Amino acid sequence: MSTGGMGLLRAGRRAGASLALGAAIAAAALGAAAIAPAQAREFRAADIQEETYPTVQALRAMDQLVAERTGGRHRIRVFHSRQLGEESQTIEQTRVGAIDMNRINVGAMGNMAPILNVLALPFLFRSVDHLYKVVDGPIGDEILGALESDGLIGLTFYDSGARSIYTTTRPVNVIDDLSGLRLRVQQSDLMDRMVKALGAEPVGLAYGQVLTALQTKLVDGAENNFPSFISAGHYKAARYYTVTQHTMSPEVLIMSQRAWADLSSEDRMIFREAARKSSQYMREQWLDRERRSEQQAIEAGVNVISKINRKPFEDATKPMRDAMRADPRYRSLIERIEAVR
Ligand code: GTR
Repeated sequence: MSTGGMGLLRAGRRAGASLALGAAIAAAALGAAAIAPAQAREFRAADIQEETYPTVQALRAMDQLVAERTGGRHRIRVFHSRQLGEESQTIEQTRVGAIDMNRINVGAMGNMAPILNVLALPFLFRSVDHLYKVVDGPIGDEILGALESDGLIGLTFYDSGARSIYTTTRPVNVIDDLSGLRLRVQQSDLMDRMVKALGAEPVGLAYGQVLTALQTKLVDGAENNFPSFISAGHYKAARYYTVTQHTMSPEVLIMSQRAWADLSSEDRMIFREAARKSSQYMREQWLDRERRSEQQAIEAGVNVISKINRKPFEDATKPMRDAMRADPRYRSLIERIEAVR
């Protein structure tokens, strides 16, 4: 990110406001025609996570970059904390153009954009580094581009670390401990299949319902990364967190085709570049947030079980990877992902 961009990010909203004002003054000075005010727009972006969450901060960073590059002509207004609804609703609204931009987890989008299921496959990535190399490189661009056939514009990926299983009733030390447990999953056929493959019973619920479901014993557990486990308060009910790291499904930032159509080709470049930079900015915050959230869990007395044998979990989900690899639509993609070193 350019020094200017970072400076602007640090200055936060204040800078954004003065930019907008600056643009208005410039418009008055140059005359309306020169600035083409009809093209100016505020884009509504949804993110179900709460305000301080790194993805929300990344969207704010993107807004600052877009404002900087367009002289305040375009702005992104971020609606966090499910203000625009749960993920399944906002995905649909983005597809029809009622929401302009959306930060979604690929696991939650797989039913609508099946190519994203590839990235959500359990135990596909060997490490975070492997994931970074894939999403930051040509394969990442290819997947973002493929979303167009699902009626969406893919802008960038954001970090989400690894997801692990946590439970209220009893600890999970070995795969057999999952037998008979009801685990909340994102509303996704792939995640349903994954939990079944692990020997538990999947319960698809919206993110906003998970804490209550854990507290009322509607479910015995759920699965997510440490930052979500803490920020959504799940740790208050689930006192055992087993570091299964069964999937590294990243976050994706999408735009509606309707909003995209409102942008000139130059502005599209600006949006793409700002999205990419916001993702780099987010990554620094993410790693810190992940460490702090794990620490918070331990300090809150959660029993973090990190010394487990992941092999049986990996073996149990192998048929899922094999089935997707056998699908001619995804075979080459999966093989190329696996070949990335
Ligand atoms: C989080 C992700 C959210 C949502 C959530 C969930 O890690 O950031 O977008 O998908 O998981 O489990 O519903």
